[in-house]
Amino acid sequence: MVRFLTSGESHGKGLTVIVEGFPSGVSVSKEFVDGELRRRMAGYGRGGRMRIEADSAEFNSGVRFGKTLGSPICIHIKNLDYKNWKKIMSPFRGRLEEDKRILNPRPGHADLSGVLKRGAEDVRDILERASARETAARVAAGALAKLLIAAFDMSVKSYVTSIGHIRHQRKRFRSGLLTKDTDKDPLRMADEKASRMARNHISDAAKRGDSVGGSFEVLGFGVPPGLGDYTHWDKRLDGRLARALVSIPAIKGIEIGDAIDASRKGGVKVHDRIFAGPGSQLYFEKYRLPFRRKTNAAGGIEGGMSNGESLVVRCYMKPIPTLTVPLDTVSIHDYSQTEAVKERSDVCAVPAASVVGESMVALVLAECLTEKFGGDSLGDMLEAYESYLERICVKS
Ligand code: EPS
Repeated sequence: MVRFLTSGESHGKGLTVIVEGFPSGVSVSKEFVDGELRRRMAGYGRGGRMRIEADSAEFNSGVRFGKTLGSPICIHIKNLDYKNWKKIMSPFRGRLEEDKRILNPRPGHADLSGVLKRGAEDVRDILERASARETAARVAAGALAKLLIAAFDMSVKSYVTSIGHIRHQRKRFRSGLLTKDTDKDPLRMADEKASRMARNHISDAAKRGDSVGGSFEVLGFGVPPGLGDYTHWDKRLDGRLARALVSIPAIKGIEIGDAIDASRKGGVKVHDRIFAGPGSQLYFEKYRLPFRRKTNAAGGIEGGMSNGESLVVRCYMKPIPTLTVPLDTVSIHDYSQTEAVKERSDVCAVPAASVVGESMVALVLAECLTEKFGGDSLGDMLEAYESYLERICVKS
C-alpha cells in the first residue's frame, strides 16, 4: 500500500520524502510535481519566507526514464533559506548559545508540550520540525498520488470556503468539476467578492499583528464505489480521510458532506435517495453505475466506503499561532511569566493548506486503490479495476 515518511527541519538543509508501495509504470513529470509545490507556496497572506524559497523536487530514487520502478521514491526539496541559518541549524558545528535559546513557547504551537516531551532546552529544537514547512514534502508525495489516481480518471480539487468570518457566498461547487480555476484567485476562492473582502481582512490582521484562519473544501471526482471498508475501524474511508486531513498543521476540524447541517435534521430529509437508471459518473468513458442519486449530503461516503458520488470534505483551520502581538506564556527556564517569542510567520495560510488537503486526499485514495486493486504495477491495477467496473457497471 502507498505510504510515505518525511524528514526535515524548517530552516535545515531541506525536506525529504520517501514514498513506498507505489506501483511501477506510473508516468512522472518533474514539471507537474514542481507545479504542485508552487501551488502550495502561493496565496495572499504568506510571510517573507515564501519570497526566499523556490520549492523544486529533486528525484533521488524510484523513477527511471520518467516512469516509476515500484521501488521507494525519494524526493528532496532544498530549503534555500538554509544559507541564512547555517550557524543556528548546523548538524555538527557549534553549540547551543545561552543568549540564542528560545525560552518562551507560543500558545497554540507545539512548543511547550514538545519541550516537556523531549526534554529540550531550546524551543527551536521543537518548532523547527513542528513547522508547517513539512507540508511541502507531503505535497511532493501528493503529486505522485495525483498522477496515480489520474490513471484511473480520478482527480482531486479544492477551493477556500472561508477566511476568518468571511464566507464564500456561492453555495456549492460540487456538481461536476469546478467551473472556475481557483488557482487564479489569490485566496483560492471561487467567489470574487468574498476573496476581495478576505484580502482586506488579512491585511487588517497583519497590521494588528494578528493571524487569520478559515476553511476549505476538498473534492474527489471519478471515485468508484467500494474504496475503504465497513469491516474495521481503521479501514473506513471517512476515518482515513479525517486522520490524514486533521494531521495537517492547524487543521482542527473536518466535515464530511453536509455532516453539520445533517446533524440538525431528520433522516428523511438527509439521506441521498437511490434511483434506478444510469448514474451520472462515467468511468473510463464507457461504464456507468446502474443507479443514481440526485443529492450528495453524504459527501460520497456511506458505511466507511466511497459510494460513487463525488467526495466532499471540508477542513477548518485555526489562526496561525505565531503572532507579532505576543500572547502570555511562561519561560521554559523557570516558568516565570513572560511573552511568547515573535517569529517571522504567515498571517494566513488557508490557501496553502487547501493544496496540502488535496495532497492528503490523493494519498488516501492512492492507498485505497492499491489496497483494492493491487500495488505492484499500474498495468495489473488497471486490469483489476476494469474487471471490477465490468461487474458493477453497465456499459453506455
Ligand atoms: C511556519 C513559519 C514560517 C512559514 C512556514 C511555517 O516560516 P519562517 O519561520 O521561516 O518564516 O513560512 O511555512 C513554510 C516555510 C512553508 O514552506 O510553508 C511555522 O512556524 O509553522
